Amino acid sequence: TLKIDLTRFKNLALDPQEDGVWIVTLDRAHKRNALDIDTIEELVDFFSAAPRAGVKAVVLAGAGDHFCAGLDLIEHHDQDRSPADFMHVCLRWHEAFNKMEYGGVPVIAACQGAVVGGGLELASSAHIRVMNETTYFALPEGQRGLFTGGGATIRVADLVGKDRMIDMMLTGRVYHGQEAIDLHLAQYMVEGSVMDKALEIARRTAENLPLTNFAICSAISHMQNMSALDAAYAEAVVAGVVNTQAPARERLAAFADKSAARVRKDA
Ligand code: 1HE
Repeated sequence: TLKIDLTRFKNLALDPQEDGVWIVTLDRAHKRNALDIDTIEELVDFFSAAPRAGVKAVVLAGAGDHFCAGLDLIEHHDQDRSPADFMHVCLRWHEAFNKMEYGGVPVIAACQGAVVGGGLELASSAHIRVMNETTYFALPEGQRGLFTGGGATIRVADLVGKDRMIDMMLTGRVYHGQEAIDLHLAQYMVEGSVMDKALEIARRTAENLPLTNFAICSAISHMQNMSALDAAYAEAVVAGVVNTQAPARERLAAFADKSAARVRKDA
């Protein structure tokens, strides 16, 4: 297993819990957690290492009142990047977000306040999103003279549909409350702390077998990119490996001897 060197991270605050859940906080509240290139590199580093470092689940949060304000517009303005420069910036965003989505470690985003632009691209790379009454989702790129570059054309279009994504970008439309849940922008709505709920979910997922979570948090996403025929084949191969792992046999034995919990309506 890899060891993650906590001292290397400046823009992310890493807080490993005893149960293998790591709280990863975008720690630039004074910039509303806008994503500068250093933060993206830290996300690449962390999510590259996490699957091999015994991280069982991640709660991804933002410091302060907002989850993330998207691309660091001031840095982008100051750097006056060339087209090729910015293409490479976007490729690093993709590296970070693909590591999240396809890495095999459950990522639960605790989304409060603004989840906008690249912040929504980040959140949509998580496997589960929790929101509350403060949370709002938008793609303000249209008004800023910009375009999404962190995977929204794939992930946000996938969540809300391309028609709604186009509307969000053309008009700056903001979604919040139940409507955001209905559009799959989040799976959980809570009153009060998104962190408490995200932690509860992360702890629950961390009780699953790591190889099972790996399959859930990588195979399903990969399969969306395949033909149905190839996805079914890949599913069989993944299930062949996962469903015969030794610790799964213990869980099956517990079911057989009736010591394992049953599925219940109110569970
Ligand atoms: C920032 C950023 C940022 C805030 N880059 N510095 N994203 C946007 O267009 C969202 C832009 N941000 C906002 O609309 C608002 O800041 C928020 C709704 C997120 C928060 O509002 P508020 O009133 O709490 O904060 P504020 O007063 O607007 O900002 C506080 C500080 O954060 C201020 O800096 P200060 O030095 O004047 O105190 C802001 O400049 C700074 N700040 N947001 C840099 N985004 C790969 S392509 C992705 C494309 C995109 O993501 S486009 C970006 C879309």
